[in-house]
Amino acid sequence: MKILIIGGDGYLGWPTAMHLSKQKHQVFLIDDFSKRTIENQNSVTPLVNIETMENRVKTWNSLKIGKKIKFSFGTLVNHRFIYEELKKIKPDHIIHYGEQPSAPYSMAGRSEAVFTQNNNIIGSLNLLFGIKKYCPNTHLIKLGTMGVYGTPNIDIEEGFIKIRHNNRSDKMQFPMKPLSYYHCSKAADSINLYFASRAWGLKATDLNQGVVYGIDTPETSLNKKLNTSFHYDHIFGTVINRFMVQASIGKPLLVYGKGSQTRTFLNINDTLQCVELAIKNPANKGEYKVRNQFTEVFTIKQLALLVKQSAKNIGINAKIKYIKNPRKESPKHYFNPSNKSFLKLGLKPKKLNSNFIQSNINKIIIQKENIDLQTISPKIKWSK
Ligand code: USQ
Repeated sequence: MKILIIGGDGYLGWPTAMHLSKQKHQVFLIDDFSKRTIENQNSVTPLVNIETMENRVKTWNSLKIGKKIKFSFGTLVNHRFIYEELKKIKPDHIIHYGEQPSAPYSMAGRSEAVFTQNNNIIGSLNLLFGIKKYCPNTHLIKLGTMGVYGTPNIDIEEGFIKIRHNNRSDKMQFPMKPLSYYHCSKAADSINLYFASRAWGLKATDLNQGVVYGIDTPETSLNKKLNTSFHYDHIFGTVINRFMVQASIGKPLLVYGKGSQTRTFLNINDTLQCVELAIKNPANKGEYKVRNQFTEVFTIKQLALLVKQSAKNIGINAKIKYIKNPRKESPKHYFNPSNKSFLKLGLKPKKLNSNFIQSNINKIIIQKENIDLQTISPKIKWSK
């Protein structure tokens, strides 16, 4: 199969590329390096030095493990660029990771919120028009987020809900209460995707993904030039990854608020498993399929306690520090999201446990010198 991955330079895009190439798919990558630009602008760097895209592709291709990966530089915001790529490649599947992924960045101010929404919403809209024009039979797999649902006081279904109102009923898109301007951009994408499937008959799968954690995959571990961009800073670092880094340098685990907010989580290797299942089980023509992509649910406090205990097992005395929540989120809430869709397709979740955390902390300790303490405390407030 020909698979185009948009956002091929990212934390998830690059491991997905190698994983699919290994399975003999013909993989094409696109990236505009906007995440590297934001990193530079904000003086944050991944834990380990990440090779240029060209070097990563060259290294992977030289190992001859899978089909050769090809890379093109360009942005979806320029519709001519993506039109040309689609005309040339005519992929069977597109996996679209190519969006500004940080909730805190999107809340830093007007220009960051506008950048996030313009890049994500307009980029995806250009992609939809490109698919309609050049490859209407391509299956689009778009990375969404569990954060579009927010934390409603009802069970969270997968994309849709049956509503009964004044004695009439309909199946509607699940109500959205996004958690940041970044999450709002994903909500707008979902509305546009659903519309494109109804109006033009496009095949679309929206993967509402939880918070991803983990430092490596079997392919990134093959060579240090194949590392993926693991972040621990206040902009791009996700909570479990941050806690593991904080523990590894003996700094307190920074829990926002009382840590009773509850979120969904999955191992980076399960992202790869889910994307593969989404390829094998595509949406039909005119179908907009939504799958909630997570394996476990935790409160932030539970995570901090698990990381603290795991660190203790390897002789590290980590402390937990509860700090004023820089975000606007419900401190305590009902939360019952469904993830039946992937389980039905055969997803075998890799559950979070102490062994995994200990081994990740040990890997982080080797890179300890690279950790920039200035980038750990949260600096962006939702209320500012
Ligand atoms: N949190 C802490 N301490 C920290 C960092 C975060 O207590 O040091 C808390 C936050 O208050 C929040 C939760 O942990 O309640 C999750 O925060 P996060 O930074 O790990 O994740 P988030 O900002 O929600 O975004 C991440 C990814 C995003 C993806 C999303 C999935 O950056 O791309 O879409 O996870 S979800 O959260 O399900 O919307």
